[in-house]
Amino acid sequence: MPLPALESHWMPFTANRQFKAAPRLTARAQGMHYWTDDGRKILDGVAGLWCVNAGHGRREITEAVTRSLETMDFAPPFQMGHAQSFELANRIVSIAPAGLDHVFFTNSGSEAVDTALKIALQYQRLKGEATRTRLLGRERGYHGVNFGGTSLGGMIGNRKSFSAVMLPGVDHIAHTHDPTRNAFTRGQPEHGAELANDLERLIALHDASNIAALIVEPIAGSTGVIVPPKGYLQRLREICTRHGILLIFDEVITGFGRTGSSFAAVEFDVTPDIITMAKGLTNGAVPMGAVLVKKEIYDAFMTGPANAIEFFHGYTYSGHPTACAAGIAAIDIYTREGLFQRAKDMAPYWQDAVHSLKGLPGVIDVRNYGLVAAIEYEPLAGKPTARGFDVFLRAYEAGILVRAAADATALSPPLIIEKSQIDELVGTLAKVIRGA
Ligand code: PXG
Repeated sequence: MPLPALESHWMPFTANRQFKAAPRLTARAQGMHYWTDDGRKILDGVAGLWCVNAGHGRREITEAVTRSLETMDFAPPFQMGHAQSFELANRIVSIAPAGLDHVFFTNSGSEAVDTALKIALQYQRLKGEATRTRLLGRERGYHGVNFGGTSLGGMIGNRKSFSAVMLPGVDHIAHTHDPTRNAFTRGQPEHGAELANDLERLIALHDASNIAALIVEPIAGSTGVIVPPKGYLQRLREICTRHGILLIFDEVITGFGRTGSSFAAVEFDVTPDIITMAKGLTNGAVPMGAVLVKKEIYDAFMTGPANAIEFFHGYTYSGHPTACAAGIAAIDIYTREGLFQRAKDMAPYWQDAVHSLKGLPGVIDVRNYGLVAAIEYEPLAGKPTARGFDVFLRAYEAGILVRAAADATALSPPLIIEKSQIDELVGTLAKVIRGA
């Protein structure tokens, strides 16, 4: 297709003028690769955008989606149902941590987060704890871009223009990124479990009777892969339980195998009350998100007259048949091919590969877990984020797709990556870093 005019599309999270002056267009994808509009082959080091966990162009997903579209293009989701959404909910529960067994469908991670926050607030009310209206997040968190998620997130760029309308009653615990003690840690850092005690500080400030929920990413993704210190998530769980605060894990990035288990909750053996997910749920093929809750939460809603709507919330496209078909097919692939275990088996090789970048010019930290990693650079004087973006641009020219997270490069390849492709990805990145 000839290149269309680029002006009309206002692109998301993009430097529009820079992009339109020098566009980067993908045209095709298969397996571990993209092809650009001018025919260059690019090794995908970020699973599209943390979502194509089973690799690109999976025929089973294409066929399931096609079949679904041909059979029933749309189904009304309110006061009506279709078999595929129930089937997908069952599949999600089958790979979920024990005790989390009811699924509410959304169309994105952002919607999953805002849905989860609403569930938490109404749950506390239903339990007779209506004063629990405060919501807690964590600095450097990312929970999507809707008003709830923006408020609970802790990234300055996403918040500063909207400061006046951030949700009231929100507070943030400290982040766990501590390069002075943990730089170049392989896997979970040794230091920082005590940072979970910052939750106690906010409880002492606001009183637990006013706090509904805490939302955190088990591994923070967008802010450059912040792996939880050993014991940290366990301590958050323990404090939340002791104070009646719901713990929400935002697993939009960590779900579906990224850590080497189905969910980070399983991997770290810490069970939250609610999990949000999206991305890998459909292998990125069709937009979809979901909120997974424990039985006690669902049961708390299932009171009152049986003919009354229990939760005044939902989207026209909640449980859209096309998305459900993609989700079922994706989970089938993950389980049939053992891709979560594959990620775990490949993780030591991945870890050695990314840590080989230690010592290259400007590299001040390498972090990893499962099949995710970040390489952080000393920022250029007076130009924060410029170096990370420059690496991204030159990496793309050199044939690999990576993701810039401020002055870090984030890597999260499809879980089907081969050792030779890890070598290619990391080897090319090393050349790019050396040439900086
Ligand atoms: N929560 C988390 C933890 C995410 O990573 C969302 C919620 C929102 O999902 P949607 O589907 O509404 O985008 C995300 C999304 C990056 C990057 O650069 C990551 C995301 C989005 C955009 C950029 O790492 N993750």
